[in-house]
Amino acid sequence: MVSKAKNVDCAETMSRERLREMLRRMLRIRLFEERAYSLLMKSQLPGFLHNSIGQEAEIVGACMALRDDDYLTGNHRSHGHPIGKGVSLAPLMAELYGKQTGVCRGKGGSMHLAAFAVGSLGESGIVGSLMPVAVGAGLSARLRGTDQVCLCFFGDGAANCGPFHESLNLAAIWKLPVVFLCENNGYAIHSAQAQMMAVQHVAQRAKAYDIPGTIVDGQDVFAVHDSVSVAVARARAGEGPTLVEAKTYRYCEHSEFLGMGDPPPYRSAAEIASWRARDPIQIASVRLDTIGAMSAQELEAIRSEVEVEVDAAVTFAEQSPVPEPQALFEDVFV
Ligand SMILES: Cc1ncc(C[n+]2csc(CCOP(=O)(O)OP(=O)(O)O)c2C)c(N)n1
Ligand SMILES: [Mg+2]
Repeated sequence: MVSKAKNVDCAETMSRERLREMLRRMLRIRLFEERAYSLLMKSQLPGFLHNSIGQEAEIVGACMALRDDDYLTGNHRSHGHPIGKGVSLAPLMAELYGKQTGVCRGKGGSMHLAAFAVGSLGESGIVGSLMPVAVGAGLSARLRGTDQVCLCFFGDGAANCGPFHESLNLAAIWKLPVVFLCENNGYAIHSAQAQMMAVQHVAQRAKAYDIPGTIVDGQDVFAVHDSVSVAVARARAGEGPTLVEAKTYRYCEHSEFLGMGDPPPYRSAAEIASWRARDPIQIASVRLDTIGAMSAQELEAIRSEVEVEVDAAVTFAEQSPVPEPQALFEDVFV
């Protein structure tokens, strides 16, 4: 059944320390990606980037519903996912630079990075391709007799690919501990979701697999946390997967080299402005200020600390060595 997430409210029940950690991780994603973008534009970073600025709440709210030993899988827009799970910025930035000290020793880069230290099993440029990996992680937990859960991030575009259906089907019939989190940012490159699907909501597709489908405001970190927590508890208890759809928005273009004018032809300035008016960091900080959990000054202090972290990450990455040629032959299957 498709249902709106219940209005249980972790903002009222969570420790102040944890609530501030949510803000900190959202700011880490934003400032990390803003810096990466600026470095790319100055040709100091190789390759290109798919940034998730605007989507920080659904990422952090979902990741922080996990235990440290749980897993996640990403897609092509996945710097934020390991940050949401708690990875340090320095090895992540070094990975974007292709340096030996990166989370994949410089061989993954922006679009193929994994961060095993925090249970991030990987990302890929092939849309939908990590969804079966998430199912495999769930099966592995089952076979090893652990109660670990795998959180599977994917986009609205991926929900139209074969692996989506195969993954939900297998996870459902085997009741595997997987939470499928659709980051519905409304577009697959320039194609609007409404033009690409007969259903209005991705979560409606849960019905086909007889699993719960939930829709949540992806700009509200607390709502996402609450919704995903219910799904994680269900998965951990052996009751099987859930499809959670977070309605969100990317401020940036699909990838940072796909600038198409301002506004681009496929979305209006009014639409972009309406989503920017519901900025996830702003929504969370106003809420915490209102309930007395964090003042505007405390938020600014956290922002300054994160800026220092990002500076240090860039220095670390720039000063790190590139991989030795021999490393090409390591960590590969032949
Ligand atoms: C199998 C496959 N088909 C098409 C593409 C081209 N492609 C790259 S990203 C993308 C859109 C993905 O949209 P979505 O899943 O909504 O994720 P978002 O970029 O919005 O985060 C497409 C079609 C690809 N990389 N792989
Ligand atoms: Mg999308």
